[in-house]
Amino acid sequence: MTTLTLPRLLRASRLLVLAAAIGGPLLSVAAPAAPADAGTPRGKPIEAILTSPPHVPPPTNRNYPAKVIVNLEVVEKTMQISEGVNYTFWTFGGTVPGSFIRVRQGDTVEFHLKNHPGSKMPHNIDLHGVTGPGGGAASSFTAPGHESQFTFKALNEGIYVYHCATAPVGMHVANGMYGLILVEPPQGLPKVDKEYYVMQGDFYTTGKYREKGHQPFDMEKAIDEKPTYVLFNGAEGALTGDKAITANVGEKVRLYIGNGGPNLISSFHVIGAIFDQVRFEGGSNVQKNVQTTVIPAGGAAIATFTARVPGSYVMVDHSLFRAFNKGALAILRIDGAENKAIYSGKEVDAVYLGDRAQPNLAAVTQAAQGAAAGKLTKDEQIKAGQQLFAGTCSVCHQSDGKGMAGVFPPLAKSDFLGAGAAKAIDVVLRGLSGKVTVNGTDYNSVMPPMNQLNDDEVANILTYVFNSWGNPGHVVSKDDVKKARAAAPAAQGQAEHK
Ligand code: HEC
Ligand SMILES: [Cu+2]
Repeated sequence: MTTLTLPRLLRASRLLVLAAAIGGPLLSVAAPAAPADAGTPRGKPIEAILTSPPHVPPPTNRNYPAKVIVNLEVVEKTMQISEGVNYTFWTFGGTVPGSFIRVRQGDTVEFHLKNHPGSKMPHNIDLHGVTGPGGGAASSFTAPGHESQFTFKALNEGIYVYHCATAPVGMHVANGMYGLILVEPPQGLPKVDKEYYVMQGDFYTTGKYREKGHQPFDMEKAIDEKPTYVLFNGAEGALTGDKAITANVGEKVRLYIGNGGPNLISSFHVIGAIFDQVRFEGGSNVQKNVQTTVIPAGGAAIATFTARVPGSYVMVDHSLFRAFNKGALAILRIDGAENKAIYSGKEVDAVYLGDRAQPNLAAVTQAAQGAAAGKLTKDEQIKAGQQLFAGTCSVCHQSDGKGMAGVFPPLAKSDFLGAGAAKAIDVVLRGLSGKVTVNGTDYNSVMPPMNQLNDDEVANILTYVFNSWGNPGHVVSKDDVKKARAAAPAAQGQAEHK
């Protein structure tokens, strides 16, 4: 919990305002049943096992309160936020979200916060599971190369967010400074087969979504609450492909789901699964049979469900543009025998996921690097284009380019494409509507503009299209696309399409 009474907090007025916003209202809520002060710690001090996401430390398996020592190091480091896109994250423990901490109600926690000597900024920590001013923030302000120590008693059980609260707080959080601490009830949590740690966050880069290279933090977008990325576990693809989380048919799965924010509320949903139970808001009440659970910024939930039918289950923020256009998508893969009585089968992955179903977009990065170095081969363009086509265009034009009779015109051997690259670029950037005749067949439908793609991506997709399925074989360059994008739409032959 956060409060305002601390002199050190008072000194930083910006921090004060944010602290009020985060913690203020909580203070006026009537206290639930008195929390357990389980008395003095017993036994030898225990060093807490910390884990990186999506892993969760094992249960404490203790029936007495102990002194638990937590050593957490802040590390500022550059990591991939999306394929070919780097971002300088500020982390608790080297990962986003930060290390998972697990203690037992009644434990006395001796917290050591270290700030790596390579850091540029001071940091601190506010744990929502702490009862005391600033949730530890005021006692843990730590300059680079220093260490702070404070001790708290874990009075209330539950799943709690922790985060950095150094001004500007929003920026520290936006850079990835948050994680979860689980305070187990004295009797422990019911046994399950798998436990995972998933945490959402919104990110703000100066470049557009998937714009390659190193992307700095964009304060203005953050203030406007217009994220470039909304992500699970700090990177697009952190939990997809071979990094998907897994379970077997018949297993009970428990998810600890946090939301670091700093701005957005998550509508957390697993496509094709129903949560048997959710401890919503991380509190002690249990809601049953939940489809989508709201996770506030700075909040968390514990959700359990049973894996019943094998396949890929897509975890999303059901504010769907975040899922499909900002990265808020993860996969839970369930292995095991089919259960036709519950579900007939047939995977719908590709349709739902597009290029996000791919294990990775490495060819896209390679092409971007080649382009940056000025030595991009046609082959690299085609490879990158093929991967991007799989998510962007194949939904309608199909992966074999043959389209769908009466609805989506073919790209394979399309005489429209025979008219040259300029028209094709225009269609991708500005869309197409009204009557169009392809290979003697009329289509009168709408293709939305694909202008979320950057110049590089359009060039690679079209190079792939032109060099596949018997098409004429042009190479489309990034510059061609750039020029077309800059040109006035009317000059691009709109009239012809109408
Ligand atoms: C949401 C469905 C949809 C998506 C996604 C889509 N298209 Fe289209 N596309 C259409 C439709 C519909 C038309 C025909 C529009 C009309 O009738 O005026 C079309 C027409 C075209 C044409 C001109 C006609 C032809 O067949 O040669 C080209 C070229 C084209 N699309 C390329 C692409 C490329 C490249 C992508 C991916 C970047 C893409 N489209 C993504 C629906 C889509
Ligand atoms: Cu910080």
